[in-house]
Amino acid sequence: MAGSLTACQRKTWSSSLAQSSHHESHPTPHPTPPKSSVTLATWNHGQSATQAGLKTLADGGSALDAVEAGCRAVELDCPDMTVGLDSRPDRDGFVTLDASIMSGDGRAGAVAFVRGVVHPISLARLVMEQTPHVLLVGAGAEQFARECGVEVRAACQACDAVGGACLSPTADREWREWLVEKRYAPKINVENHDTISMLALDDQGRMAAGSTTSGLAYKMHGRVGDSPIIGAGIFVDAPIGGAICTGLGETVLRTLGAHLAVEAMRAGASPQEACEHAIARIIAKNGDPKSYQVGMLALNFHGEVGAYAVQQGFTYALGEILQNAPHHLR
Ligand code: SD4
Repeated sequence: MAGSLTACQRKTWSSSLAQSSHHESHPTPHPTPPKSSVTLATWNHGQSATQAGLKTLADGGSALDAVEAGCRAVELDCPDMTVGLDSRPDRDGFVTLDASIMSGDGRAGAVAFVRGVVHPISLARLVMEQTPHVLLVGAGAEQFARECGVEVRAACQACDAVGGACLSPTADREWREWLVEKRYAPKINVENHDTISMLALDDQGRMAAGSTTSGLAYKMHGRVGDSPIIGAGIFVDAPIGGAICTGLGETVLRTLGAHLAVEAMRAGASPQEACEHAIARIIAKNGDPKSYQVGMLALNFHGEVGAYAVQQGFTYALGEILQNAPHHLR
């Protein structure tokens, strides 16, 4: 069965999973030296995200800066129309965006159901850094954006009554074609891929996670997915590791997929085992796995990566800064 572990894998870490629910346990130290400056992101556009993230790290930025930069790059340029303001709208013709960011020290910020915000990931970071809250939604989040000087497109705010007023020409055409039949059947991997979820580890051993998305095309107005929910779409906890998800958010919300994977790593699972464990649980709780896609990535503080998906077709990008080898001559 997809995601099932070998007997050996189960023995090595699932017994410590039981223990860790009683007292916090950390995995035993890893024999290989930790890698630094790693960026990891979902789907093909993960390539531009990881590149932007690596450049930020090379310029001296933190893991949080790298995640923000990577997500911003895709918010501005996502030809698959699933991230940022040029995305496909909900069924009423409104583009509503979700984003979240989290740092390994436990700080987190998120926004959901926002309209007109050019960079929801940066707004999520402001929620984390400048408010006592974790999640702001809708009009309140947009008001906070304006107060912070974050760019909010007036046209999106003005099209309250008539959805579609500020869609990109392609999104507008496709939405009007969709309106003819109004069939709501999300085709994950086809019309919905390229939500960016991203992890970064910097050379000071800090890790951050982020996600930004327009959610599912033609979703119900007001629907929020897993991406802005801490523990569902993203989770990171030092000194264990981080996990991020993409795909049909409802399935991940039901299982808090990213948290599940990080807790598996806390119990000693490798990032790969953690992804397989979480995907197995998602499948166990969500019926026929042929009907949806979920992709999961995980990273630990040694720079080790895991990736697993319900179905074929989940791509991801991994960026690493060139390392200096230890040397013999002084
Ligand atoms: C959501 N998880 O809103 C997002 C969509 C996604 O690849 O990740 N698509 O459900």
